[in-house]
Amino acid sequence: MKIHLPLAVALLGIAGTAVAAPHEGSAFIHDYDADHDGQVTRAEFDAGRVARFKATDANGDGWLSEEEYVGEYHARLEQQLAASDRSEDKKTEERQRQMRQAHVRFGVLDKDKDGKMTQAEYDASGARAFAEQDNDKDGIVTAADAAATAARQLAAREKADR
Ligand SMILES: [Ca+2]
Ligand SMILES: [Ca+2]
Ligand SMILES: [Ca+2]
Repeated sequence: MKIHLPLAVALLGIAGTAVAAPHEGSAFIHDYDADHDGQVTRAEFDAGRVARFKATDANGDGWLSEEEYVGEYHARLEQQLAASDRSEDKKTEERQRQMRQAHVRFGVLDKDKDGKMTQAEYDASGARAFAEQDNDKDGIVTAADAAATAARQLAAREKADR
């Protein structure tokens, strides 16, 4: 297992959880909780990732281009921003930050740097995202896990902004 730079780790940590302010609930749970019981099992997550990869692969050639990857992320980000009660200024700032990070993230996740994100590369990123969200490491992401993760990420982000 390759050790990532701290920046890469911080970026990977937010994969899939674009705007997770505590009062807005967990985007991660919202995205993957197929049976709507308020938590996400690993099976739900894996099924959701397979579906998302297929949906993101817009031209159906079996891998994700940077354009496909960032485009899918952008669509989800806009939905989250539309549902957010933040000010327009804050949303613009968040949008710029998140889209910049989405491009960086593609480069990080494309391990062999061939400009194509394969299902295997995508799955590796998903496994890390699930582990990041599952704060108590019991294999299920609950609202408590998500809240703890969001608090940790917010603290890290504020530290990075200073
Ligand atoms: Ca494709
Ligand atoms: Ca690749
Ligand atoms: Ca858990």
